[in-house]
Amino acid sequence: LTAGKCPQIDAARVIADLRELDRRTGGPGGARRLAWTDEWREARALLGELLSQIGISSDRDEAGNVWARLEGDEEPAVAIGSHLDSVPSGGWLDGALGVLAAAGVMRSWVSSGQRPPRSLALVDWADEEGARFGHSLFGSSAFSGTFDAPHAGELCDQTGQRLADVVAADGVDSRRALEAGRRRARLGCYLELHIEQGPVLERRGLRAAAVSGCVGIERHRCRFIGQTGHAGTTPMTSRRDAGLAACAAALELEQIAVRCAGTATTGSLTLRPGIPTAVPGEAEMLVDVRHAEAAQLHVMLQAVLGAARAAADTRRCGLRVERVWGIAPIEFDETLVVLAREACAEIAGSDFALRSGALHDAAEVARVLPVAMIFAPSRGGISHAPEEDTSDADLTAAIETFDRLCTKVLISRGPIAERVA
Ligand code: HGY
Ligand code: MN
Ligand code: MN
Repeated sequence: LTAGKCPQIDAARVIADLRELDRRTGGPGGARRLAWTDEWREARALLGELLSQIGISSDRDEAGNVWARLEGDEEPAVAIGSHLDSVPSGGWLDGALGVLAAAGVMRSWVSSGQRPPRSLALVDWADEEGARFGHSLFGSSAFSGTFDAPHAGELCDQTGQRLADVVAADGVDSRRALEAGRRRARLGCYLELHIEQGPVLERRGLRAAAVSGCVGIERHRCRFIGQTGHAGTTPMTSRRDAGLAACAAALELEQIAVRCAGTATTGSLTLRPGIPTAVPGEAEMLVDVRHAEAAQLHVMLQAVLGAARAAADTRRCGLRVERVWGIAPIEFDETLVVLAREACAEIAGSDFALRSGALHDAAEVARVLPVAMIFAPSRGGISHAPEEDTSDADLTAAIETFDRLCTKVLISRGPIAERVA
């Protein structure tokens, strides 16, 4: 079988499905598909509708990941997908593109009446974003076996609700989430389409690119403890202002990231009591540190923790640090990345691979299966914001490139890739 004889994806249909998803779960304020909420369930209901139109049923594993299979001539299956959940006020494409493109790949095979040379498995990973509990890649880490249930279950959101309790309302027992790993046995590799969420492709004028791997991340909660006092009577020279300690630390993190050629983000800063008439006696900051190299990530983290300690000491505050979550950097499968680059060259007219600074389920899956990804450009490099967008022409090119990658893997002979889990 050659690629030319295989069915081709209807990219316009995939874009129409994305718009329908946006109509149901997005709007001017951005995507509202925060994991474990009604809007997320509604997004998943739409996926269920699309799959049943194709004539494919779906089920959920112990971590709440949704799976759908299309039987082919050979096993193991080629897994394709991404995540339907979004950050609050997120973009319409982050994650959704990969899931609905995966449905498009399945639709093309079913409507052609041809049986795929290998089985296909669609997956919609649960809670990729980790926006609420700070734990990214919930479902894919359970699948890959790195999920730490006792630690993760106790993570709390801003309102003090425990992760274990929240996921239980969706029928997920976090203590049993690792059982999702049983699905690995029938899978040979994993392919994911995603928007870049950064400026590289647009600056280079590329409509699609291959992804060579993902950065590593350390995510920590730093609590500065000072003394709450009256804003009008506590002398400036005798304050123990936890808020200013946190702010000083945040500014220092920026310098560390620049020095180390990584990224450091203070994405959340909460002052308590949080009123204009009191010196903050407590400040909580959530820090996300990223680097492509494990050794450098470690160096950065030590510098960040040192800066937090110094800022606390300067303002006579206490400091408590808690590691929320982390992931080591990872390279994707060489053989599959070559196929991804070929697909880019054939469909999008360019051959380029880049390392992702954004995190993806693929980064977890790559620990147990050969993985490759395709990126579509992001307008202005903006993502995790309602302004996130990609032109229809670029979406079409990237969707067709992903489809070509899937075809290449489906028609490849022998083991799917060099590295076998
Ligand atoms: O955090 C991330 O990089 C991602 O978009 N989930
Ligand atoms: Mn994403
Ligand atoms: Mn995201």
